[in-house]
Amino acid sequence: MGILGISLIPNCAPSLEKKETREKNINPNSKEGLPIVISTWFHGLEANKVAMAIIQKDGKAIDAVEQGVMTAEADPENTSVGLGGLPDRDGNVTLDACIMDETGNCGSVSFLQNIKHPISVARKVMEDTPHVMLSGAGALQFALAHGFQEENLLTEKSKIAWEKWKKESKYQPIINIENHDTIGLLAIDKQGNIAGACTTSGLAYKMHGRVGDSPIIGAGMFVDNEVGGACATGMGEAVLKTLGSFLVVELMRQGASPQEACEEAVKRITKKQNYKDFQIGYLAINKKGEHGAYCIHKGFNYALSQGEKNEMYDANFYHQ
Ligand code: SD4
Repeated sequence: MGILGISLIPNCAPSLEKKETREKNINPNSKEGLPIVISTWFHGLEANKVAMAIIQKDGKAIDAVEQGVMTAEADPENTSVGLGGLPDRDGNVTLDACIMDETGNCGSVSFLQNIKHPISVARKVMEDTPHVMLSGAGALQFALAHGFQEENLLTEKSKIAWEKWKKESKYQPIINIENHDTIGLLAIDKQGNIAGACTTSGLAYKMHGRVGDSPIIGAGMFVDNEVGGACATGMGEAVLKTLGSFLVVELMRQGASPQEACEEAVKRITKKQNYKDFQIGYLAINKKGEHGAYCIHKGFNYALSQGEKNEMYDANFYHQ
């Protein structure tokens, strides 16, 4: 079996042949180095900057990931996250987010409305409740009880876009390959601890009540302090069907590099689903500070911060 069809035998030592395959496939940008912060899409640059500044001051990865993605949630120009997110088909901005720390604790909110920073509500769920997920009206009730303020997240720009869409009301939940930008962010701090966060307003013009992959631990994001972490962006249904981020981390646990693991997770999707009309992108890091990135179609990019650098890179892609 080739390396990308990794067998599920724990601790199996990689053969020489496998090693050569790995070196060929390795992401040319991949290098080791801690601390590390990586995140999806162009808005990742700003998020990484905030996250890395916290880490450089000896802050914890969990604080870095939360505050990093909050920059995208607060940005009204970003039409896929928080304030300014494109609404569902009925005009409601509904939000999904999750967060996970180095101990395996995690929290999540889904189908949450009118709260600018769902990632912070998810963290509160993690820290102040015996649960992992709160959804809809219950998540809002919990947020308000914890001091979050309700506000309208539908900006004029998003409202105009929705009204234009409504004229045809073509309900085809197909992501425009170049136009989606959920933020998933992974970080390892100076103590070597990992954390991850993912936050989105999900697919534009989705059905009311639709929940994507982003708030599902193991789908939109997963970290394990023994191994590394992964996050996803793109058509959430495809990621949900394969529990992609968990898959990436488990492949790394068995010896795959972050790049190989991302490639295999994309191939699990392309093997079974008609991937022509949707995009999926994965990011992964391991505990050495190596990273991987892979997507179905050209166009997925990510921000990587290691040492002094914080730069954008294009991910390798499956569909040539
Ligand atoms: C979702 N995965 O709700 C999200 C959308 C996304 O960039 O990633 N957009 O399906």
